[in-house]
Order: sequence, then C-alpha cells, then structure tokens
Amino acid sequence: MKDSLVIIPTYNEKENIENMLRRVFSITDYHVLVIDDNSPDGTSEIVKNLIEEFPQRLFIYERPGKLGLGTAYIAGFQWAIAKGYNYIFEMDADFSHNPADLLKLKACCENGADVAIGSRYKSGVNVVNWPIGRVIMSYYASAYVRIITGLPIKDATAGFKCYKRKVLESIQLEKIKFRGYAFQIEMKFTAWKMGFNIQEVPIIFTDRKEGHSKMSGGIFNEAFWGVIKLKVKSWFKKYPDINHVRS
Ligand SMILES: Nc1nc2c(ncn2[C@@H]2O[C@H](COP(=O)(O)OP(=O)(O)O)[C@@H](O)[C@H]2O)c(=O)[nH]1
Ligand SMILES: [Mg+2]
Repeated sequence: MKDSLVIIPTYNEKENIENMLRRVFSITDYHVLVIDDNSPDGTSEIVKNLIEEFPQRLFIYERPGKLGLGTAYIAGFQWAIAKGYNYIFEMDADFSHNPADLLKLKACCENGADVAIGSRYKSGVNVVNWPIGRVIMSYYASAYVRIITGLPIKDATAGFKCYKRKVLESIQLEKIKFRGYAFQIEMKFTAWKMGFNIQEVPIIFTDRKEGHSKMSGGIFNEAFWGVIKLKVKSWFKKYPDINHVRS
C-alpha cells in the first residue's frame, strides 16, 4: 500500500472530476478518496466507472445528501487513519488547486512540517480570475482570523493541505462540527494550539472554469461567528499534549 491519500470532496463536479483524477494519477503515485454527497449530476457514476480503470488506487465514499465540506473531510480523515495512510491531503475537485502542487506540499511535510498549507497569501496575493470582491473578502478573512485568534497563518481559510497522519490522529475529529471555511480555520487553529509545526507553501489559486461554487451566505456567517466561538472556547479548553506523538 502506498503512503499518501488525496481526499477530494465533490458536489456536482461532473465537468471536473474525471480530468482531475486522471491528472493526479498521472503525476503522482498517490491514492484518491472521493467523498460524494449524492451529487444530482451523477459525479459518483463517473468516479465508479474510473474505479474499474484504477482499482486499489481510487476509492469512493458516498453519503446520502449534501452534508457539507467539513463532515466530508472528517469522514475522509477517519477512513484514511483506519487504512494507515501517512500523508493525507485535502484538495478541491475544480482545479482551483493545481494537482502538481501536491508534490510541494508533501515535500514540505517530509522536510519537517506536520501540516503544509497551500497558501494564496504567503507571498503577495496569488489568486487568478476570482472577482475582486471575493479576493478582498478572502484576504481580509485571514486578517480577521489572525487578529481574533492569533493564528499566525496568512491563508487561514485555505483548503489545500497535507497533514501528517499523527496530526489527524491527535485532533479529536468527532468534536469538529463546522461545515465550510470555519472548518478549515478550526483544523488549523487546533493543530497550532496543540503545538504542531504548520508551514505555508506559496501556491497560485485559479478560479474554477467549469461547474459552480457552493460558497453561500450561510457558510460565510458560520465562519464569521465561528472564529469568535473558537477563540472563546479556547480559553476553557485543554488541548491534548502532543509531546507523546512528536517524532
Ligand atoms: N462532499 C461535499 N463536497 C462539497 C460540498 N460543498 C462543496 N464541496 C466540494 O468542495 C470543493 C470546494 O467547493 P467550491 O464550491 O469550489 O468552493 P469555493 O472554491 O470556496 O467556491 C469542491 O470540490 C466541491 O465540489 C458538500 O457539501 N459536500
Ligand atoms: Mg472552488
């Protein structure tokens, strides 16, 4: 069995998923787990057909309905831990994240990081084709997270990451309840509070050319209030000691 698993959550990604999977398989030897939320457009059928071509490398986890990105990743992390993968990635299906950057994220973890983050704001602002309003919102969202929580990360809502297995084993995943960007912030905040080594790797994020964003006002509100909740909860919470897992 190989040591790396890329988790790709999908909801209506029929235009992207096949190209994305072929691209990942052509440039890496990593395995892929697609978490599909019963996409009405038939995304899961496309994945299942490809499993015949890539058995033992491509897996699908089907859920009955749209349950959100956060719980999709939690299900994927639990699956990855049970199967024994050592490097576990989060990546979108829509090519906003360049699959070639998977190799950079893994190299960062091999060179000492416990969590490597594909960062749009590590060196300037590297976002292509997003409406200016969305770039500004995303950039200032990270600043807001830094001011409220102290999290020393330029791209707090980033969803392109590589975790070492021990990070996901140490975080109490069942306690993470957020669904959208707040989920991405909570994972980073928790890993940072526990003392894990988090590093940002500059990437270029390109807006999707196919399909539609599932970003919504509800996801925005969850993140806005979620950051404050996270901070307040952190005053009362005892984070697990990671010294026993440090290698
Ligand atoms: N399984 C699952 N995937 C989702 C859900 N919402 C979004 N996604 C996937 O998560 C990734 C990022 O979503 P996207 O809509 O592109 O968000 P944006 O890039 O912030 O606009 C894509 O691969 C989506 O198909 C969901 O509720 N469940
Ligand atoms: Mg997207």
